[in-house]
Amino acid sequence: MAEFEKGVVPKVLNGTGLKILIVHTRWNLSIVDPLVKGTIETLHSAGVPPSNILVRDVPGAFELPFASQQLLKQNPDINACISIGVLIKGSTMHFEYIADATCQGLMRVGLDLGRPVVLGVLTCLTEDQAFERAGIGRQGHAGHNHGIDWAQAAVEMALLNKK
Ligand code: RBF
Repeated sequence: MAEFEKGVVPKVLNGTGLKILIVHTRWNLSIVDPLVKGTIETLHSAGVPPSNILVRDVPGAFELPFASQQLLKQNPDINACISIGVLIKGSTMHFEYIADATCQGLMRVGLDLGRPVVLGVLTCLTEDQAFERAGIGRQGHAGHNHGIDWAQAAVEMALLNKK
């Protein structure tokens, strides 16, 4: 259990029969891709079949709330949405504005629609921080793929919503 001390303590979850939406950005795709892969593999491990996972992409993080909202509305049988993106701080204020709007927007979508939306958005100060959080860190520090936690959160919240 020690390795989970600072992170999510996973539960054994049965996602059989759940339908999950993944919306991911094309910005920072080399980091987003392994995060999506980690998410999908964990959904499979939890029993969610490949045919029940819908994957869609959008340009950047700012588009995630709107796309998540529309896709959830268009697909009423989806039990949870995982919105995935990577924001890396640049030299202007863009990072702060996009990060804030994206996080607030995703929370609003979940509460407005009454369906779980998982915040799969990394907000990193450096590229290296993002690599580590996607499990592809350099120089022997592969890190931890946060997609694993996002998938587990989505299954847990979807099951909670179904009760
Ligand atoms: N989108 C991301 O997903 N990650 C980023 O790190 C990111 N950085 C951006 C930096 C600047 C200066 C701009 C203009 C856009 C950035 N975007 C980023 C794209 C943004 O989320 C959105 O797709 C565009 O602003 C179009 O609405």
